[in-house]
Amino acid sequence: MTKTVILGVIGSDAHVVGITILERAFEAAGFDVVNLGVQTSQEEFVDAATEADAEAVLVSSLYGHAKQDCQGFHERLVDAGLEDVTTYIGGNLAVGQDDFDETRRFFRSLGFDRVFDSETDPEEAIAALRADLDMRSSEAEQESHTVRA
Ligand code: B12
Repeated sequence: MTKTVILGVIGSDAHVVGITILERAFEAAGFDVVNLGVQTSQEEFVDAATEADAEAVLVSSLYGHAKQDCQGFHERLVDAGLEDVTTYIGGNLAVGQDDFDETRRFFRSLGFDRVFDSETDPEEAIAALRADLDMRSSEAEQESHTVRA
């Protein structure tokens, strides 16, 4: 069955090129993509994921304010009954030079399943999502829970 992915640039961020590339790459890989575009609010992500019964939400942020923009995002997903939706974030996630391992830890602590830097090849994210969604199906079959890296 086709998997649906919600894609958007969070907050006031207007960088559109990256998600356009991601949209095309995920579509070419066989996903249904709902591209919310730039300057997308948390609420718009949650509403779109609910409406489309999405398997995954992919958040993009380039302008350096992702930490603020993503505060409370996963609480909203849980409130909407979307705790099983796979969430990724990618882009330029911090202001200026940073230690990406620390950035990854921060966004993982917010609840994102995977965190990608701005050097990420879309194919890497596609492979990761395929693996995560396949993993979820087999987990459900076995009625077990596994913590993902
Ligand atoms: C073009 C550009 C602009 C254009 C955007 C035009 C448009 N509508 O898209 C304009 C001039 C408007 C602009 C404005 C600003 N910009 Co600008 N911009 C850039 C620039 C030069 C290129 C961005 C781009 O298109 N890259 C090409 C695409 C293909 O790459 P990408 O966006 O990185 O996306 C890829 C990956 O990041 C990854 N990815 C992205 N999201 C996700 C999500 C997931 C889930 C995954 C898996 C992967 C992933 O995959 C994408 C595809 O390969 C970058 C510098 C750079 N070289 O990256 C700065 C840059 C992003 N901008 C920056 C800044 C600061 C701003 C402004 C705040 C400047 C200002 N003071 O006004 C404003 C913000 C305006 C706003 N509200 O957003 C900074 C951000 C700094 C930071 N994070 O620390 C950068 C890095 C420049 C810099 N070195 O300082 N910008």
